[in-house]
Amino acid sequence: MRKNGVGGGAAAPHRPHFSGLFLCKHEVPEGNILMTNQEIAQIFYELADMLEVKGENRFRINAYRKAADQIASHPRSIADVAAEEKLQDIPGIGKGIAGSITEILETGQLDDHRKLRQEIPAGVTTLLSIPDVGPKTAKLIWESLGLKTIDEVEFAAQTGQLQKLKGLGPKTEQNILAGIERLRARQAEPTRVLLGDALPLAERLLAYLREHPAVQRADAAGSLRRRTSTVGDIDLLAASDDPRSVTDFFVELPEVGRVHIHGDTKATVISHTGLQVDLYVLSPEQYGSLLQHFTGSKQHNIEFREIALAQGLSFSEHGFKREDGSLITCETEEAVYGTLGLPWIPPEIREAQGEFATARDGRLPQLIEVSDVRGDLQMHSTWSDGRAELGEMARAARDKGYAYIAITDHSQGLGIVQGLTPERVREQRAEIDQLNVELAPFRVLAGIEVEIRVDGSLALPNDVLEALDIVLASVHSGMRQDRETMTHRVVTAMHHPHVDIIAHPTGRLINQRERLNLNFDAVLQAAQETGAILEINASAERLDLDGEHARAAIEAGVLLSLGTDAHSVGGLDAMPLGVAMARRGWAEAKHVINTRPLDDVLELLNRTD
Ligand code: DGT
Ligand code: CA
Ligand code: CA
Ligand code: ZN
Repeated sequence: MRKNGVGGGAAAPHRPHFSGLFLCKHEVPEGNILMTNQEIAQIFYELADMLEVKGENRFRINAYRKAADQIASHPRSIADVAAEEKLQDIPGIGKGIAGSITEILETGQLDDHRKLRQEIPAGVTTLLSIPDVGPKTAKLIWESLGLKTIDEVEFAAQTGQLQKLKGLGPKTEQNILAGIERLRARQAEPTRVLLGDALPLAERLLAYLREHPAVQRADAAGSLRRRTSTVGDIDLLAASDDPRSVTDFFVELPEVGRVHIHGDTKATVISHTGLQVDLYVLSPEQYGSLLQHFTGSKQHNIEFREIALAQGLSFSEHGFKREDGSLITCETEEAVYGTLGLPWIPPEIREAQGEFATARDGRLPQLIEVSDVRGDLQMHSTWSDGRAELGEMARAARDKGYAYIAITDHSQGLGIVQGLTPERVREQRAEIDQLNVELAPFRVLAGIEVEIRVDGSLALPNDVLEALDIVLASVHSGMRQDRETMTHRVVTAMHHPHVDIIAHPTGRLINQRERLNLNFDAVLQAAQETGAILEINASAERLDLDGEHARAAIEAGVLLSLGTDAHSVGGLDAMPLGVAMARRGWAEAKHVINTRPLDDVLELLNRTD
C-alpha cells in the first residue's frame, strides 16, 4: 500500500515542467534530517520557474533545470557527494550551482530562491503547470489581474476576464479552462513513476541485497515485477533466516533518502529519487508464497484465493492453511500454483484477464523473451534528432547481438524537429550502404519515420518511400484532432502502399500527454485489411502499444514490431521494456516480426528484390 504523499516526489527527472505540479510545496526539513536529492532539486526547479516568469536569461534557466534533473536522478545522496567535494564531477553542475547546493545543505534554503519567492507568489509558478500556460501568459495574468492561484485563474476564465487581456482572446481562455480541468484530473491521481525509471533502481537495490550473506534470494514483486508501464512504488522481497539483519542493512543503503518503517521483517524507505521502496523478508521455506502474494495483482490474488478456498485452503504470504489449521509452506512459486493444480503463471499476465482459465486448460502462451528479438526496428541518428552518429548506433546495436536494425530518422514535416528531405534521404542511403559493406553480415535497413500529415498523406513522396527498406509512419503534429478526423488520418496512412509499420500508434507520452483521440478498433480493422504492422515502442515514456492494446492487436490477428526509438546509444537499452509490454499483451515470439530472421522480415515487407 502506498503511504502518505510518497511518490509525490517521484516526478521523473527529465520532465522538469512537471515538477511544479507534483511538488508545489517545498518544506524545509527540521532538525538534522538530511534533505533528499528530490527536495534539493525542487528548489532549483522552482528557481527556474520563477526566473522564467520574470523573463530572465534562458541559458541560466536551462542550466538550473539541467542541474535539477541531475540532482533528482542521482542515485547517491547529493549530501554525501558534497561532503566528498565531488559535486562538480556531476555533469551540468559547475562551480556556481555547487555553491548553491552547499548553501542549501547548510541552511536548508537558497537565498536567491527565497528572495524571488518574496517577489513572485508561489501560485504564479504553479500556473505554469496548466497546459497551454507559458511564462509570458502566467506573468500577464498575474501582473494585470493580480491572480495568484489556479482557482483564481479558473474563476477569471469562467467569467470572461482573461479574454480581455491583450493577446489572449476567447480561444486561449477556453484552452486554459480545459487545461485546468486536465490538470485537476491528473492531480487527483497519485504520481506514478515510469517503469523505465524504477527498474534500474530496483535492480541496484536487489544487487546489494543478493550480496548480503544472510540473504538467500531476493526479487522484485508488485507492479514492477508485473511490468506495468508505471509503478506506484517498488516492492522487494528477500528470503533469509535472519530477517532483522537484512532490514538493518537495507535502510542503510546509499540509495535510501528517508526511512519510514524499519521493522524485523519489513522496511519502507524513500529513495533519493523520491520513490517509495518496500522490503519484505521471510524465511526461505515461505519464499514462494511471499513472492506470489506480493506480486499481485490484487485482482489476480482475489481470484487465486477463491480457487484455493474452493479446495478448502486459505492462502496468505505464509502459505496455505488447511481447514484443520495446519500449514502448507511453499519455497517456490511453482509450488504455490502447483498446490492448486495449476501451472506457474508469468507475472506479466497476472491481471485477472482470463489467465486462470487458460492455465487450467494448459493453454498458457509461451511468452516472447528478450533473447527472441533479433533486431531493433526503430532508432534515430544525428541525421535527424538523434544524438549519436548513424555508424555509432549501428555498431552499438551489433555489439548487443542483433542481426539487423532499422535506422528510422524523422522525415521533414514535423515543424520543430529537423527532418529528412528527399535529398537527405538519398544522402543517408549512401552512408547506410557503406556501413553495410563494413558490418556484414550485420544489416542496417534504410528506414524512415515518416510524418503522417493532418490529412493522412505522408510527408515524403512515393518514390522516396518506395526506395527504402522499411517505412514507419506516425503522428507527431496536429495531435488534437477529433476522433473521426484522427482515425481517418491514421487509417489513410495505413492504406498507403509503402507504409509498413505505424509507430507508437496511440501517441501517449506517459505523465505528459494523453493518447491520440483514436478509434483503435478501426485501426485494427485497417491493419487486418492492409497488413500494416503496429509498433510496440519501447521507450520508457511511450510504451506504446501497451499490453492491453497489444493483446487486442494479437487477438485481431495483427502483427507487431518492437523498436526502442533510441535517440542515443543508451536508448537501445530500452528493448526489455518493449518486450515487457508484449508479454503483458500475451505475445509469443511469432506475433512480433523482429523475432524473425532478416530474410523473413524482408519477405514479409515485400522488400525482397
Ligand atoms: P502499485 O504499487 O500501485 O504500482 O501496484 P502494486 O500492484 O505493486 O500494489 P502494492 O504495492 O500496493 O502491493 C503489492 C502487491 O501486494 C499487490 O499487487 C498485491 C499484494 N497486496 C497488497 N495489499 C493487498 C491486499 O490488501 N489484498 C491482497 N489480496 N493483496 C494485496
Ligand atoms: Ca508496496
Ligand atoms: Ca507496488
Ligand atoms: Zn516518433
